[in-house]
Amino acid sequence: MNYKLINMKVFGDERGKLVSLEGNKNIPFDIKRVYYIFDTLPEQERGKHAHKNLEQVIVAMDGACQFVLDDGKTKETVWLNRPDIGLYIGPGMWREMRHFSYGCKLMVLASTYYDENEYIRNYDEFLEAIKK
Ligand code: T46
Repeated sequence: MNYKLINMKVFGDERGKLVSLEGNKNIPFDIKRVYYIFDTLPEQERGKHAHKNLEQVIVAMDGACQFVLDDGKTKETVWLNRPDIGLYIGPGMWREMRHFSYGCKLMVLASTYYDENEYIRNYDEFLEAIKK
């Protein structure tokens, strides 16, 4: 399974908390793109694709959602519900996102610019691709 949870160092004092994300330090790649997902609904699912080469770290800045991660052989579920934990997902992993809480906000750090050709959005094609 090409994913892992990253515990971010939290700088906290009586004023609140701060987490710093740095490329090639606590984020294991050069950060080329940041996007965020919000106004999600509990009954809506997202994702349902894999990436050929893209690496990403996903942080639930607020609220919670569940990721289903699938390497073509095994499926595992991960809840993201803390702003100090990042979910790293490497290439060759099918992901689905579901059970979004109201107000869930996901921030995603990505290793490449957006490129739709980099997506595998058909599950049978994903299974073929990971055989190679
Ligand atoms: C992923 C999960 C966690 C862009 O134009 N630029 C971008 O950088 C992105 C990420 C998306 N888009 C467009 C492509 C679609 O027309 O935004 C629309 C929604 O994207 P998508 O349906 O791929 O969104 P999700 O939430 O299913 O998946 C996204 C990322 O695309 C994907 O890489 O791993 O979040």
